[in-house]
Parts: sequence; structure tokens; C-alpha cells
Amino acid sequence: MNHERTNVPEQRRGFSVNRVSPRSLITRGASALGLLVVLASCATNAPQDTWQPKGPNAKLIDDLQQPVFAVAGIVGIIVFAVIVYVIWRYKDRGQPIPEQTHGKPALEITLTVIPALILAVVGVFTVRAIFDLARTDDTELVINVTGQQWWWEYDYPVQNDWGITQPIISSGQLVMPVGTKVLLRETSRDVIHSYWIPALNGKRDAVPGRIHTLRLEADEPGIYAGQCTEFCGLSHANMRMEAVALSKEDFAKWIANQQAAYQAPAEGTLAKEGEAVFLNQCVRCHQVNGLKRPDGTLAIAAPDENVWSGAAPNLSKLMTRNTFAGAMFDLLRAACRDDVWKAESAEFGAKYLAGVDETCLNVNDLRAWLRNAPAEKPMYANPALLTETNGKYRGMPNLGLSESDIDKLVAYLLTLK
Ligand code: HEC
Ligand SMILES: [Cu+2]
Repeated sequence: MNHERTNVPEQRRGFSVNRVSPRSLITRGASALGLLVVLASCATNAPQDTWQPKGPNAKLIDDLQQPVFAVAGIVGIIVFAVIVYVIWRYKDRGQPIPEQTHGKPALEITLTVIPALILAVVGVFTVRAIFDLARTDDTELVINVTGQQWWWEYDYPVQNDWGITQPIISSGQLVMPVGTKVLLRETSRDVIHSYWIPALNGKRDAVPGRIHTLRLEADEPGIYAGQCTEFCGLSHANMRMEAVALSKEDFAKWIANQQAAYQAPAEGTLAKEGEAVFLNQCVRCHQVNGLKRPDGTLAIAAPDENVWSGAAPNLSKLMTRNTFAGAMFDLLRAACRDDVWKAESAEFGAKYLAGVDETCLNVNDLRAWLRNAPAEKPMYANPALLTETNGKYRGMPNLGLSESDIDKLVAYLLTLK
């Protein structure tokens, strides 16, 4: 039975054969661009690649996502192939409308049961993985992790088995032993953040007033990069972190050093002058354990009176880490940093534990930070707030230091290791 639209497809066919329509040009351009974008994502050295698990927790997730991705991919290809076939096979060529029927119970039931079965199987394995990832009873080491705008603080509570006899507070790099079930206890001091080291596990939100746990375990010594994955304000993109896995022996050395007593710089050195500047300018926010005032009293930082989140990084062992300001900047110059990052796992620990010295210090970025931190890391969308602080800052303020004070401070900071 013919109907009135019979001649329309003829016209369309003629049109598309004779010349390329602007619309199909756009389609082709968009597909080419899409392909380019997809290809651009094929990096061989991508430290945050979720397809390269480096520990049992991430492996558990990967073992789930590989087969599911394959099954979903096959189903997807079949569905697309059928759609393309149906579009081509039944396209309007002016043929009569076929006999109209309603329903096909056998087919409908089959097409409901097959996906339900696939999802049920995927579901069983997923639920099992969720429970395995939520285990806390086999924990061997606990590290408290606190997010704030825009850096992470690590606090190692006393654990005699690991030689941690006094709490260790650090930032930027989470140092952990390999082959150990580490449990992070996460919280936040301001807004919601999310902790994510793709090579070691999935994400876990850090929420104010709550403690969320996240298992981490690394198979090999090395540095595993990550970043905050819950939008948390202006410098969200600059809130990075690195997990550093050390052999158990190297971890013990790291622990011992973190608890080692403060070494005041020798009298008459530039570093000693830097210590005095530090006492004047910095100690109201930054704790350096064991640092004493000229009158012999311990200098205790009061970040809660000066910073909105109530905390600033503990700088006691600053030069034992490779990064600063939420792992946004390297403390090591590029060549020295490459040397650590690309070290064979057997040599990695010794290189990492060497810390930062004068020749390897990324002095430019550190000086720029001390000169004017908010210019290096955006802290306020509204610059007016930089001066109108109510006595409290969001991040590190611009302290208007002189270049000679910065010289002294850099010399002093280099002794903190
Ligand atoms: C009003 C409080 C405040 C004062 C005063 C202050 N800072 Fe900071 N500082 C911070 C905060 C907050 C951060 C974390 C900022 C970030 O990472 O976004 C920080 C970060 C740093 C870092 C990076 C540490 C790390 O591990 O990431 C260094 C180094 C530093 N400050 C040195 C100094 C020095 C030296 C002085 C004195 C000249 C000083 N700060 C004064 C609040 C302060
Ligand atoms: Cu964040």
C-alpha cells in the first residue's frame, strides 16, 4: 500500500549523492575531533591510570572492572550493530507499511532475563568486592588523614609495633610501608574532599564531622600520585597528594627520623638568623617540634587563631618530603626528582630517604611561595578578602617578607630534616 511520502526518500538520496551537505561536514569534523580526543588519552606514562593497579585493593577493583568492561563492550557492540542494521534494513524507501502486530512475549521475556542474569552475576562479584574493600579487621597500620583547603595532613597515631612512640604529623606525601594493610581514617576540617590514589584503591570522601576508612596497600616501593576528587573550592585542582611506599626497613628509618629531636642551627649561621625570622613570622601558624624561643620556652604554634581550617602544615621535617603546598610544587629540582621517581624499587628507598639538600632544592618555587603564597596558589576568588581577614587566613598569606629574610628562611628550612 503506497502513501503520500513515497517520493521524499528519492529526493534525499539524490541530495546526498551529489554533494557533501554542511551538516555531514559538521558530523565528520566532530567524529574526527572525537577520535583525536580519544587518541590523545592514550598515554604510556600516566601515573593516575586506573587500569594499572599497584596493590591488592586496586587489583580487586581492576579484576572487577576488566570483565565487566569486556561484557559491557560486547553487549554494546551487539546493540549498536543491531541498531545500525535495523536503521538500514527498514529505512523508508517508500515500501508499504508492514503488517502491524502487538507484542512478542517470548522475545520480550528473553531480552529481560538475559540482562537480569548478567547484572545478577556482576552484582554478586561487586557486592563481594565492596565488602572486601570495607574490611578493617586485618589492619596493620593506621594513619589519620585530614583534608582542608587545599592540602592533606597525615597524622600517625602512636603504634608501638611500628616504633611510633609519639604522634607524627606530616603533609603532602603519605609515607607507608609496602606489603602492609594500611587503614586511612579520613576526615575534613572544612568542606568535603575526596582521597584518591588510583594505583592503590578507589576514592573515599573526607567529610567534616565523620571518619571514613580507606584501605591502602602497595606491592612495590615507589611514589603513587593522586589528587582530591571532590570539588572543594578555588584551588581544588591544586590539592594533590602522593603516597610513598617504602620497604619495611626503610619505613622504620623514616619513622625514627620523623621522631628525632630538633637540631637547632649553629650559632652565627644564616640558618640561625632564619630561625629567628621563623619565630617572628611563621611559628604562629607552623609547628616545628622542639623549636625553642630565645627565652628557652617551647614555641607552640596556634594555627587555630590564624587559619580558617585551624591548621597549617607541620614543618618539623619539611625537607624529608619532595613536595609542598598540597603537592602542588616540587621541593626537589626536576633532575633530582626524576632521579627519585624513576629509581629501581631496590634503590628507591635510599634515594627517597636522602631528602632535600641545598643542591637539589627547588629554590625558585620555594622562594616564590615565601614571597607571596597566594600569588602561587589561588586562595580567594575575591582579592579583597586577602586583606579583610578577620584575623584569619584561608591558606598561607603574603607576609611581605624582604629578600634577605627569605634568604635566611630558606637556609633555615633546609635544616628541617
Ligand atoms: C597565617 C598562617 C601562616 C603563616 C603566618 C605562615 N604560613 Fe606557611 N602555610 C600556611 C598554610 C595554611 C599553608 C598550607 C597552604 C596550602 O598548601 O595550600 C602553609 C604552607 C607552607 C609551606 C608548605 C608546607 C607543606 O608541607 O606543604 C611552607 C614551606 C610554609 N608555609 C612556610 C612558611 C614560612 C617560612 C612562614 C614564615 C615566613 C610561614 N609559612 C608563615 C599558613 C601560614
Ligand atoms: Cu579537596
